[in-house]
Amino acid sequence: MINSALVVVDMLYDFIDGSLACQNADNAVKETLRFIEAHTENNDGGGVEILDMFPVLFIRDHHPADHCSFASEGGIWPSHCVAGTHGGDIHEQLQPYVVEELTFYKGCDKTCEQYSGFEGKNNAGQSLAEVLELLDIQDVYVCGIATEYCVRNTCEDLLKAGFKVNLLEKAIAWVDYEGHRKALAEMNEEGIVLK
Ligand code: VGL
Ligand code: ZN
Repeated sequence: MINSALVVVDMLYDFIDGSLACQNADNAVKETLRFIEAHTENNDGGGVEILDMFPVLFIRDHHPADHCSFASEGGIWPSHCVAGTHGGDIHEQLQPYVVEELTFYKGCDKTCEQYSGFEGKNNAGQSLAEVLELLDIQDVYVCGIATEYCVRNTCEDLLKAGFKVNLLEKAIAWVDYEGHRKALAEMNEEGIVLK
């Protein structure tokens, strides 16, 4: 698959089995691995350049301990994905595919909520959109957690930026089932392709 990439949103322990554990998270991790393994067979070939590979980009919710979205600070969420804690780590089965330059951190500033992966930056200060453009990506596959929040916001920003967006329906997890169904139907209406 040339010119396509996968964006994995917030597959972090607090959203899988931690303080904000989401429904279908274990399945979503399994399905994500299946998809990655089917598309990255060439990634470890000797001398293969990054542009010949199927890039896998990771988004990480990455909060300070006093983030404004936390209930202790008047927000709506339990404390989660605090920088430097296990809850903020990417699931270990996905670790072999993590490339630091393709990892984007969001929610790092305690004063703002950032649901979209578009608001994140890698450790070189680049945004997801910038890196996708540098890699000449047109088609983006998206999976992750949670459907109604970070997955949806990331998909919608990708669509607005002109990418073709394919959402891997089996590889997502949700806070609330009805909210998940409604978000999927609305995203589909907007032009996000459910795969
Ligand atoms: C998310 C709630 C709070 C998400 C992040 O990744 O969907 N949800 N922070
Ligand atoms: Zn968060």
